[in-house]
Amino acid sequence: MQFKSEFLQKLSSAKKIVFFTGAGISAESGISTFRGKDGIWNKMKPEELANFDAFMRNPDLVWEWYQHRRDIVHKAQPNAGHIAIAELEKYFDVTVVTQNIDNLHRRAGSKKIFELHGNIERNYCVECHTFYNLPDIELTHSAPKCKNCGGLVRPDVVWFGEMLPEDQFSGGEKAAEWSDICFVVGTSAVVYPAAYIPLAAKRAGSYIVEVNIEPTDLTQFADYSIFGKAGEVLPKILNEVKSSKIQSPG
Ligand code: BV8
Repeated sequence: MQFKSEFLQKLSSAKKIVFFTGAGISAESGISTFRGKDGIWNKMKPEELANFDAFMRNPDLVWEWYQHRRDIVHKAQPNAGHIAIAELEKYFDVTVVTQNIDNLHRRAGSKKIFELHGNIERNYCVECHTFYNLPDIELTHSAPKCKNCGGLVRPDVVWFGEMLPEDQFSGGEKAAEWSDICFVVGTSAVVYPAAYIPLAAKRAGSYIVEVNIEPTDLTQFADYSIFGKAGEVLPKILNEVKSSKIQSPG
């Protein structure tokens, strides 16, 4: 795979790099995406499951769906794409801004991560907000009750119609705006306000590199679109950095 020289020049002078990632980076770990041909939403309707009202109407059904996805996530391993991003921390100041809730960037070794849509390993009581991180909560088939107040325990993920955690969104947005290169990896860029982040990076002068298997809503804004699987493209970028000894000047 030959990268265009403008990109290689940007890479050789870059200090701060952001990876804005979506479900596509975890596809090669066996976790299905949301809107692809085998997408989760094709089987389930988000309005039925990934929203607060659905949970309060039928907590056991929604809890069971997350247990199913937790099961898949626990069996999954970080793939070569996650691992390449973690290894690039040796050469650049890298920040990961992810829409994913699967914890795979952390398991791959990335240190600086903003989780815009929460994390499937965490849960909290809807009444008193006591947190129940796995595994200190038995993985039941029905929504557990809080040990302190008896309230319903829910996954710590951002559902449709819910605000994103302010610290995560603003931290991710700032990192993107200060980045020299903002990689946009494995996202259809249709979910807002998360999808604003690469646009904020672009507006602030960052070089936008999209890595996807097909064009997306973001392609028109990208300075460079690399079409290919994240698990194949990102290791090639890492090798490029290693072989040309691109060291972060800072
Ligand atoms: C909010 C956590 C308001 C839960 C998720 C109409 C227009 C615009 C916006 C809206 C609208 N109506 C409603 C909205 C707002 C809504 C929204 O954006 N809806 C969209 C769908 C239209 N947003 C919200 O509701 C947000 N909150 O707006 O609150 C508010 C304001 C004030 C006060 C109170 C409230 C909350 C959104 C968060 C929802 N939660 N997930 C869970 O996971 O169960 S969203 C879900 O989508 C995931 O987080 C996912 O990450 C995210 C984005 O999807 P992608 O990651 O991009 O995944 P997708 O499958 O779409 O794409 C995969 C890509 O990978 C594809 O491009 C594919 O080609 C590529 N790919 C596949 N394989 C590979 C690959 N690429 C590389 N390599 C491969 N191997």
